[in-house]
Amino acid sequence: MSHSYIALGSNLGQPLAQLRAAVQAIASLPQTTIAAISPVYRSAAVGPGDQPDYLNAVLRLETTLAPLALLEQLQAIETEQGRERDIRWGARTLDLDILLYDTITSENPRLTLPHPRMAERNFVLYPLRDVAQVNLMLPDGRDLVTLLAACPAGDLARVPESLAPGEDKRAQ
Ligand code: ROI
Repeated sequence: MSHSYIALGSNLGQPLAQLRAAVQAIASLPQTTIAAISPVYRSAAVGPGDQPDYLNAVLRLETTLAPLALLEQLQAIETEQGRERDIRWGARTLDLDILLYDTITSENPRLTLPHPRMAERNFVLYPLRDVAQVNLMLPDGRDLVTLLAACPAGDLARVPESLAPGEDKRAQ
């Protein structure tokens, strides 16, 4: 059984509904269990151009899918939920990124592990801390507490709604 952390993001359509649908789809993946779901955070879009605010969250998974098999499953969910892959840094209905998979380092052109930009992104690090059981250590030796200390929360704001199925009656 391997442990993996997945970042979820959305800023088009109905972001909260899309993140919830993604959680349901991930919960239904073969050989995979969701072990923890972070709160949802709202933040202004990082990157070029003018785009709507994002909602972001992180999941902790237990899986026996290999990293590339997990990636394929996540990309299929993105596609099913209407993601168009062509615009780099563009607004998106659903973005699912593998942040970490055990302590694996990968330079595969399809999958870089750890996720190459996770260490600078507050919208990744803060929800990651919410679901990490320990002070996570990246394969390069940097740990989550140190990365967080160097990454201000900025405009990141926790929203009251939950992604956990059945936990938030207002959204049903
Ligand atoms: N900005 C925020 N706040 N959240 C994201 O998930 C996100 N994803 C992206 C870019 C465009 C880099 N900016 C983002 O891909």
